[in-house]
Amino acid sequence: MPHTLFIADLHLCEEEPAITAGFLAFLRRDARQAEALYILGDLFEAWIGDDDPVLLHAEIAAELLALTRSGIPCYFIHGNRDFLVGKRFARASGMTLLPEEKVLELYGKRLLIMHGDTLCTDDEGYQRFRRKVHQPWLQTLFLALPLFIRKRIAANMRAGSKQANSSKDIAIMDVNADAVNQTMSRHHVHCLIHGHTHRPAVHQLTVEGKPAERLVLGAWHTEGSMIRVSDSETALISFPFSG
Ligand code: LP5
Ligand code: MN
Repeated sequence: MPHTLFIADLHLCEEEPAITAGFLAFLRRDARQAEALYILGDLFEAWIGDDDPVLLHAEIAAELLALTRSGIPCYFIHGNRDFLVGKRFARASGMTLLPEEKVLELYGKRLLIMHGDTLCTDDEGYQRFRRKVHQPWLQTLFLALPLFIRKRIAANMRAGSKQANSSKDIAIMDVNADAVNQTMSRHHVHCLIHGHTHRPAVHQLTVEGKPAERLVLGAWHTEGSMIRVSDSETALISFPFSG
C-alpha cells in the first residue's frame, strides 16, 4: 500500500556505529518501499558545518543520494543539533530542506510536521539559547571560524546543555500544551508529527473543537522509530536495528 515514512532523532555519530548500521538498513529496506521519506531533525548528533570532513557524513550523504536517485524523495527539517545542515549537504544527499513548520497533504489528510523543539516553550533557557544561535549573522560568523574552533564551541555547548538538562524538571522539557494547540490551530491541522522530546507516543487532543492527534517519534537509541502514514493508518512503529 502506498505510504510515507517519518523519522527523527537518530543522533548519528561515529561513536555509535550500531545506530548508523540500523539507519543504513532502514534506508535500504523500509525507505525503498515508501513514496517519500521525511527526516524531522537531529539526524546527526551535532553539525558544525557542511565542510566538516567526517567520513560518516559522506557515507550518509551517499546512501541518501542513492535513495533519492532511485526515485524516492527525501525531505529534511532541521533539529536543534543539526540546524546548520546547509545547501551543500542537501545537494550531496539529494535531500530537500524544508522550513521549520511544514503542512503536508497526504492521502487525503492534512498534517503538520516539525522538529518539536519550538513547542517546548516552558524551557525558557533553551528558547533563549535557540533565538541566539538562530541569528543568521551569528551562524555566518560561526561557519567562518576554523573547524577546530567550531568543534571546541560545539563541545562546550553540548557540555553546557547536558549540565543545564540535569537540573531541569522533566516536565519543562516536554511540549507545552498551549503551544501545541496554537501551532496546530494556526495551520488548521488535526494531525501533528514531531520528534525532539524522545517520548514516543500518540496523544489525543482537541483542536478548534475537533478531535486531533499528536504523534511523537522516538529517538534511535537501541531500536529504530518511525511513523508510517497511508490511506488507512497513521502508525508509530519501533523496530530493531537488524532484521
Ligand atoms: O541537545 P540536548 O538533548 O542536550 O538538549 C536540548 C537543548 N540543548 C541544545 C543545545 C545543543 O545540544 C547544542 C548542539 C550544538 C551543535 C551545533 C553547534 C553549532 C553552533 C552554532 C552557533 C551559531 O539544543 C536543551 C533543552 C533540551 O534539548 C530539551 O528540550 O533543554 O537546551 C539547553 O540545554 C539550553 C540551556 O538551557 C542553555 C544553553 C547552554 C549552552 C551553553 C553554551 C556555552 C557555549 C560556550 C561557547 C563559547
Ligand atoms: Mn532535538
